[in-house]
Amino acid sequence: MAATPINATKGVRQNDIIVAFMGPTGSGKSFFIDLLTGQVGRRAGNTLKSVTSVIEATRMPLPGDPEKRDIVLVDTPGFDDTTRSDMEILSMISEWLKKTYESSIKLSGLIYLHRITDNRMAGSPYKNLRMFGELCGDLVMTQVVLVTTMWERVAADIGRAREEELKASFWKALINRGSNVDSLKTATPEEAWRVVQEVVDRRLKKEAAEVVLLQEELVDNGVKLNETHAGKALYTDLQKQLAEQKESMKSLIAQVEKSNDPHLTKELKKEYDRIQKDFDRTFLEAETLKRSLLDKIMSFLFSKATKSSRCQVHLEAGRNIRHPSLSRPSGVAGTMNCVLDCIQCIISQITFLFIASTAWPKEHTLRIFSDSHRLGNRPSSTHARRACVSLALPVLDTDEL
Ligand SMILES: Nc1nc2c(ncn2[C@@H]2O[C@H](COP(=O)(O)OP(=O)(O)O)[C@@H](O)[C@H]2O)c(=O)[nH]1
Ligand SMILES: [Mg+2]
Repeated sequence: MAATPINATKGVRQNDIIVAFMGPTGSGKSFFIDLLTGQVGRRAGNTLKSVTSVIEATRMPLPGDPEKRDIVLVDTPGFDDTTRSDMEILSMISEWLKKTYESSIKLSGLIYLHRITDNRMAGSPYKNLRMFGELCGDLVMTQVVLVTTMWERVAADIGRAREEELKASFWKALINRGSNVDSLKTATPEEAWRVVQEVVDRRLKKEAAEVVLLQEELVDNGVKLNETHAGKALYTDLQKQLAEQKESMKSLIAQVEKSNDPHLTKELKKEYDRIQKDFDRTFLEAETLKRSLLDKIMSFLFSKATKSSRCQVHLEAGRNIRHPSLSRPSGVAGTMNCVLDCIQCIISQITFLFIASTAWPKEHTLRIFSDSHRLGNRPSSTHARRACVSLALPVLDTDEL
């Protein structure tokens, strides 16, 4: 079975069986593909660092297929890549989904991997699952298999209990919309092929493959990435990160003010600078996804409804509320929501202007606001906005910075 690397966009054909692997970095996506292609050690890494930072596709004959079709295994980077930002990952995945769909190519299946060794659903696994639900939507869920990996590294009963917990909580919304659950109990090619065969069989039983929500939004409805559910979800996530980074900076400032130890002060300042850098990066990422008031109004007035609805995954275990498609709210409640959204947006823009005009003195009161040294005493407007975010504006609860 010869496996050949191909271009994930131009190298795929309409009659290929395309299976995409998604999930957090280190969940075993590349390792799984290595098992399938019989090339153990080719792609997978041994550290927590990301090895796959672009979308990689491998073509090989689909074993036992009477029609002699090829299977294309697509390895995607997770939303916590050590070398690329979440925004870059989302752009990359969306670009790939868009281009393939424009060539009338649909995914046959999606395999979402999760380490059974993770004892809680926090940070990266949660973010990846949430983004997966937002970008896939419900229609394609019938082609999804949620697979737990690394069973050799956990006691079987603990693993089973965790799997049950996942099914009853975080995975519930996805399972309710038709995704299957499986596990890679032993890391062998046979086990890996069994899982893939299940995906292929499910697809072949159906007449046609379903569309991914992000494809529908980008191609059929022609909206920009920041108007898609995945784009909005990432934007909210970035705002949360900004709020957390802001809190960390505040607490470091408080510690520096209390500290009499020059060594400790130096270390705290170093840590502050590191968080400030992260904050700046997150801020720029959020800026690229930010929607203007005009965009919001235009999308409210003219956006078309999508066939798929998002699959929303909540952090609170067991609380998987079904949400209708939010691309075009319907009914009185939907309209009210949108009107409130616009009012909130106008208020936050006014608040922003007000704070922007008053933020300068506040900024100068900060003893260690590293950027002010770099940019001098007359900060740029971007800097002022950044200062607003880091000092004054409640980032978490508003949709606008
Ligand atoms: N024992 C075991 N190790 C695994 C399994 N899946 C992945 N690994 C290991 O986990 C590490 C990260 O896997 P990798 O495929 O690079 O993760 P990716 O970031 O999702 O592509 C590698 O060292 C793999 O050998 C599994 O099912 N069982
Ligand atoms: Mg990888």
